[in-house]
Amino acid sequence: MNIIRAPQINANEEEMEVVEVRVSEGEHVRSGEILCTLESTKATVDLEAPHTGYVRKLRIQEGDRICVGDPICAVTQSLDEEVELEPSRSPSTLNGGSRATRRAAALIEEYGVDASQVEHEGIITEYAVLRHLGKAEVDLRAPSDRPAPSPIEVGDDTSHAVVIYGAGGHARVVIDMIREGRRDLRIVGIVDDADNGPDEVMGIPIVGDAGRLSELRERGIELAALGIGAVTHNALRAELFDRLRSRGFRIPNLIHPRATVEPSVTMGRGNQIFAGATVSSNVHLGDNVIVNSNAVVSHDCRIEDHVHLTPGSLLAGAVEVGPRSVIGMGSTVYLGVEVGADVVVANGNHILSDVGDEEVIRR
Ligand code: JB3
Repeated sequence: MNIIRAPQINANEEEMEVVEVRVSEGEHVRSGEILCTLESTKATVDLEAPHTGYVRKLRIQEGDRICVGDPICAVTQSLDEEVELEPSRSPSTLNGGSRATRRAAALIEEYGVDASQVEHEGIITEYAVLRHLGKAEVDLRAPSDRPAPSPIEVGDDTSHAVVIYGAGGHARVVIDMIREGRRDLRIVGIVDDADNGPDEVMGIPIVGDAGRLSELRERGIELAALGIGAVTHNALRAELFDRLRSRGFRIPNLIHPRATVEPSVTMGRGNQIFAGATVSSNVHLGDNVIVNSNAVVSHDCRIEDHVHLTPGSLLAGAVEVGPRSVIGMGSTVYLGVEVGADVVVANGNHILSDVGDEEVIRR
């Protein structure tokens, strides 16, 4: 079974409109056949079937507004194959035509709020409803039984204040890297979307979920660091990076003082280069690349956006790695090899020839 999801059409938009649906439930489609046409404010995309099979659990109709990552349908090899799709993140359409996130719609119903009175831009968010109710300081992550979060001590000078998005293992590594190598930065708090997560990480308070990012921007916080490694779901890192950017955050490059980065290296934004890593001469890194501990990127490599070179991975000279690909721990990539987009190379592999998009290389 393959689940077909709404793609990221352009970087700063989570939402898109279904302008045409070309298939119907149970229809047999061939690989490359157009399933539907999706439109953001800047582009229109024909979404093709990646595989031949039967359209199942078709969830969209013309005029729908859907979000990046929402399931559109499944494509199965037979009509009787079981299919389960998780709920969409698409906004709910309220009476009167306003659109709200699911959590905002639930609050509107719970408190009997008149949605037309809620101050908002675009979709009505949970934070907008809580602000309307005078509860915006309440932790947005969970029901009110969660202890009130630490207030966000922003301080007067926010020029070097940074918020970390994520509260797991990768966040801990990022915190140490900032403390060790960017003493000019002051970590003001962590936002994390997990329910029932901890209240702090390494002494830094968790101040809420992504719903508080806008509040943080409004209070002058400009810098953010992505503390989510999501090594088994690297495309998520791309989505969350774009979410931070779309809220106006600048995402600085973080380079551990015990990493080696040659002066001729060029890079975009939000790259993280950890202790023991080596990025050699004339390498180019895109945005949001992780060069994890003791990874080696040899001369003239070109590493595209959102790639994760995990600990101890070794790239020979002039290797190219496409966006969102992951090179597993201890894996090596031979001189001049081209690795496509959305590739996963599992730990301990030796790549001697080019790898196509979306390939998964297991041992
Ligand atoms: O391999 C190494 C050296 N590090 C791994 C890193 C690259 O990736 C590490 O061992 C973990 O495998 C992973 O670190 P990460 O992403 O911090 O995973 P974990 O420790 O499980 O913490 C998950 C964090 O990601 C928590 O803060 C979750 O709330 C958040 N998270 C997980 N899924 C998510 C989602 N946050 C959002 N917004 N959306 C999600 O779907």
